Amino acid sequence: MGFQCGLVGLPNVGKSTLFTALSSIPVERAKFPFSTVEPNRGIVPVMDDRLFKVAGLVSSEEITPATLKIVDIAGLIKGAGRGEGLGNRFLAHIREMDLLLHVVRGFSSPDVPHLAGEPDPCRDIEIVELELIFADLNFIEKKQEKMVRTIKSGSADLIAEKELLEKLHAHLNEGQTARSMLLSEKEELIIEDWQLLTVKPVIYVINTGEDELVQQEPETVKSVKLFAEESGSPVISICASLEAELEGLGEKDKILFMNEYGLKETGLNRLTKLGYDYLGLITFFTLKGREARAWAIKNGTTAKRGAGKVHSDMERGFIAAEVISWDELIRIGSLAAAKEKGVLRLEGRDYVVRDGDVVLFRFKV
Ligand SMILES: Nc1nc2c(ncn2[C@@H]2O[C@H](COP(=O)(O)OP(=O)(O)OP(=O)(O)O)[C@@H](O)[C@H]2O)c(=O)[nH]1
Ligand SMILES: [Mg+2]
Repeated sequence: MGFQCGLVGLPNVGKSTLFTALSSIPVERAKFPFSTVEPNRGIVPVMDDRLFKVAGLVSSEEITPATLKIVDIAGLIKGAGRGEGLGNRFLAHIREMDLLLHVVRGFSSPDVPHLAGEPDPCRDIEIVELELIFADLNFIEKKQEKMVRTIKSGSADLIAEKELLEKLHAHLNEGQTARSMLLSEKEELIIEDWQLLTVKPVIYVINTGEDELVQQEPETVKSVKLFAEESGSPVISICASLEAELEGLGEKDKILFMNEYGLKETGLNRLTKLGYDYLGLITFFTLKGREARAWAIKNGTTAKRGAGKVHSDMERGFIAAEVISWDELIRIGSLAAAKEKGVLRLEGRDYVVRDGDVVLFRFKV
């Protein structure tokens, strides 16, 4: 399955509207807060022209892009981190995510109430993050309590865990997120298992109003960029209500609509590029029978691990990978010609897959 991105934020900031804009799936959007209770889930393809070019070359009958899973989660209020309201349930949904898209209200519309008073992007972000921090503190404290009982027979690993819990607790207690804490490699490995909420990577998505589209960079976006600089989290602005109107339109009408509003690219495409860059994801392609397919992996992934992305059998029985970069394949014209000319390289298990590689895995089961 693809990457899971969760839409989080205060109520009524346009999370469901953005969900529709990104997934083209119409869902309940309303002027009243807490209109979403159960999460909306959508799977969206990652558009990549290279895949279509490679597929064209081998006359693929089936073209399968990489996908992202987008989940629209219930709005969050003060107290949620301590389990109030929908707190516990929605926190569990956030815990499953690989990336958080923190939606911030940038549009001002007097008939859509904002629970926190006047929209104030940085303060609004802090309200949400504080709740996530509380939830993590809660988790850490419970873990510490349990540990008191086991630590007497403590191994070196347990002691390292205990120290990390203490360090994290002090850091979060200052209102900082776990993602902003400097960790050693070993600590990063320990923390991975805990699935803390504030350790997850975040992209701030400013839901800008239609009236701000004409401005180069609205003030709200500037202020959030400044705010996010320290943590290194990227910021993007999308006019969700406008892009949600694209839902249900045919390709031609979509282009006309986008031209009319001066949108050069869809929010989904911009967000995907930013997300790939931020998370260090790259794409490789496979050609199997008549199917051309794109896969997303972390930069630095070896051929053997990459094979596992396609099928666990392929990783287990990995023998070698035949590799050619997509543009070279296009230049040469066919896989057969590439083989003949000796430019289809044979790589071993430790080969680090590169962005744009076309990979044919050899394996035995
Ligand atoms: N003017 C304007 N209104 C918007 C925009 N985005 C969303 N809205 C409106 O704001 C209201 C709330 O939008 P939703 O998408 O339901 O917000 P939500 O964050 O999912 O809300 P909850 O699920 O209740 O937490 C709806 O009436 C939307 O039409 C926008 O960019 N401009
Ligand atoms: Mg909603």
